[in-house]
Amino acid sequence: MSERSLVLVKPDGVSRGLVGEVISRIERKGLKLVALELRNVDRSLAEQHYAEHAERPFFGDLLEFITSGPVVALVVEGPRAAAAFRQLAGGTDPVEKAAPGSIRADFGLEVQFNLVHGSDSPESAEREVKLWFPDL
Ligand code: 3AN
Repeated sequence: MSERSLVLVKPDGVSRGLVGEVISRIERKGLKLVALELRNVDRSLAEQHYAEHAERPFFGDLLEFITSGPVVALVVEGPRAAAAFRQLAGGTDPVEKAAPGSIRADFGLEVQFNLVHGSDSPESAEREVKLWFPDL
């Protein structure tokens, strides 16, 4: 059964020139690209995207960061797409949690600047794909 998931290359990943690297890993894994867009994120989209973190102490920093420069938003498709991309991304903390060889472990140092976002479940993916690509 095929599934869709939202992936973001966050402003740090775009400004560091890692878009091609991330897309290459997605393609090599066997996930299919079904949407791809470079875009600036306004505050409203950022707030909706990160709504579940509204009460967290780092929420303000998170909004500031995700709106600080262009992101690349992608929809990927394949069996267990959300879990498959999260395996490629690695755990939230690039040093303490991300497995060696993952995107965050290979390129990241700080939890706040961890390069990519991937939907954390098929249910989140459905919500996030609708939010970012309403016409898909
Ligand atoms: P993930 O992106 O691995 O699903 P979440 O959903 O727990 O991680 O957190 C969402 C985002 O919030 C992370 N990608 C990271 O950029 C940021 N974040 C998480 N924990 C912290 C923290 N302790 N301090 C600053 N930013 C954080």
